[in-house]
Amino acid sequence: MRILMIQPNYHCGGAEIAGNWPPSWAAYIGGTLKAAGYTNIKFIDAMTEDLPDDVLAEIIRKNQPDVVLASAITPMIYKAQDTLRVAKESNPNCKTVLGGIHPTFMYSQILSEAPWIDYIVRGEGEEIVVNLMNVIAAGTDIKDRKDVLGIAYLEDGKVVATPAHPPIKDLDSLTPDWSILDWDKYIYIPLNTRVAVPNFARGCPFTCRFCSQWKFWRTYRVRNPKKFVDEIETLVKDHKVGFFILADEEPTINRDKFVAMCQELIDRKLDVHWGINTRVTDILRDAHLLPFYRKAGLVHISLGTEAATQMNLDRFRKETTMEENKRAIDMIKANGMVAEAQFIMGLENETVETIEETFQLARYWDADMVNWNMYTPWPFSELFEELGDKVEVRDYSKYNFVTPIMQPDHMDREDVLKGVLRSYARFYMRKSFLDYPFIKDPWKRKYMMGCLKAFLKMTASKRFYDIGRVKRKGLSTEVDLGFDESKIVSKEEIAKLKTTRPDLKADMDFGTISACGAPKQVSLNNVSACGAPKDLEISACGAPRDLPSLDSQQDDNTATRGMMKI
Ligand code: B12
Ligand code: SF4
Repeated sequence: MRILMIQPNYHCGGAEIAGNWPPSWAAYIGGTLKAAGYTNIKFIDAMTEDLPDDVLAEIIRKNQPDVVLASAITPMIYKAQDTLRVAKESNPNCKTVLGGIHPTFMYSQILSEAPWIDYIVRGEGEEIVVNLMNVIAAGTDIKDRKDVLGIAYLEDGKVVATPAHPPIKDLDSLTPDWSILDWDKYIYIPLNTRVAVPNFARGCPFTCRFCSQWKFWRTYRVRNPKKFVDEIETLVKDHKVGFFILADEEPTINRDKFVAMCQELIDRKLDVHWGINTRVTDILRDAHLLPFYRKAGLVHISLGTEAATQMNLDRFRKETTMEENKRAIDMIKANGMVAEAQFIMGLENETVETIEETFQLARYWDADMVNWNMYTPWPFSELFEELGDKVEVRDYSKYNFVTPIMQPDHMDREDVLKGVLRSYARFYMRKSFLDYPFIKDPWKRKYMMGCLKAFLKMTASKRFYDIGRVKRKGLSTEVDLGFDESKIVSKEEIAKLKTTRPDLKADMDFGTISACGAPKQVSLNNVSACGAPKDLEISACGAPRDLPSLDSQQDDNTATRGMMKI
């Protein structure tokens, strides 16, 4: 069987600023398929190569794949739909498959908008895609698909979703094939070296209300540190990777395993630097270990500091305090690493004053880098539900952290964008002239100057934060946010859509409760005394269900919200 995987060609200025990043799903999904015997696999990174649809169509016509796979995060969804339409038109006999976070929750809307998509894979893809491929290869998919867990498809014009596939139990069973990627293309500009995005852990035991990552992976799992570092060794030695960031939501919560992973990196003397995203609370808990992390090559830590007021932190259910944020930044910097702070901007209570307050706070915290991300209401997050009819913009292509989606009560979206861009300009202007060139540690200085170079390059080409949409007209500045007007809905329309188009709604209960209200993946003897299914990830009290039982804790201290055995 000929299998073609495609990363859709979507761009928006933001995280791409630091270079071209490899789409890891292709290595994880492609590697699993190869291990299952599907060896005729090709991957096209239409995003990195900026491939237009007609070129893609030509490639598909020439290669005549039997199956075309694509991935989608929320802002990429329309481009992913287009990509699979191009595939179907170019080779009507091929089966088209879409996976990733957005389709996992929004399969109903997607299938009604893009009926040329044959299958949607919901959730973690490795095990599901093999099961699906087996029935496609056998030519029995139409008959057998109802038995493949974790997929959705159209049958007689109706959306069918099979019960969710359980999360992968043993992440060490993963067999990513990194050779599927063309490594020359993936360069991290700050260090001018190849970059990779491997997965050490999946999931997050916290439940922030604006986030959906914890819902997507469902349980927190972490890999065997030795086996993970084997993979890093392959990336460094075979593919000449010099920098990696962990794809993980929270790699540090299981301190024992994170420490073991660092020790393994030190012992093997791999000349590689790396970065992580993690929680402020873990940094504070592990402050004494920061020099050791630095020794293991960890140089860049991005923190979900999120808000400039405690009120918003609490609203997000972030379970951190303002004071903790500042302390974590100080500690990271004191240990020679780069501290990056992330803020969420543009909620309905944003004002000119709060934008300024956030800027002043960023200056006071004095993180090495700051990102002001626009609040993006993933339609499968809790905060989206709370905001309800206040989310009028349903043009998902703009759900990209750089476009104000919410209309604040006391200012225009355009002014939020201008205010945030002003914060960027002021913050980095100061850093460029008064901070980065004077950093004493030569390695960190070089790194920060490299980041600045990447930032300036993207700004000059007007790609950073998509600033091409901000235009000077005489003394004033005009902004065109470029929303698709047909995807802006009034409060009245939102109310009406709830009854007329229930398919637009996310499957908020993915992996837990089925459409009829019965738990999706429980048998009757798997129901707890209170009637709730035992395998829901989150218990009524908000604690993750996947905390290890006492007996399983002996050799595996999986996430316990900071209460680690050490
Ligand atoms: C690395 C990364 C990037 C890289 C992109 C690398 C690339 N070329 O894809 C960079 C830095 C460029 C980037 C940019 C952006 N990113 Co980003 N990124 C990540 C990050 C940290 C890791 C992604 C990853 O590799 N995961 C590991 C792989 C294995 O997981 P996965 O992709 O989900 O794939 C699994 C399943 O989803 C499924 N699957 C996925 N695709 C497919 C396809 C098929 C056919 C099948 C069967 C299965 C399947 O199976 C896979 C294995 O289980 C995540 C956060 C996170 N922790 O996941 C954010 C994340 C994906 N990014 C996000 C966003 C919003 C963006 C930006 C819009 C931000 C910005 N303005 O810069 C841009 C968009 C760029 C673009 N053009 O699309 C959001 C998406 C949220 C959402 N609901 O859509 C995330 C989740 C961060 C967050 N906090 O919410 N990002
Ligand atoms: S800690 Fe991070 S990954 Fe976890 S739920 Fe909160 S925002 Fe999401």
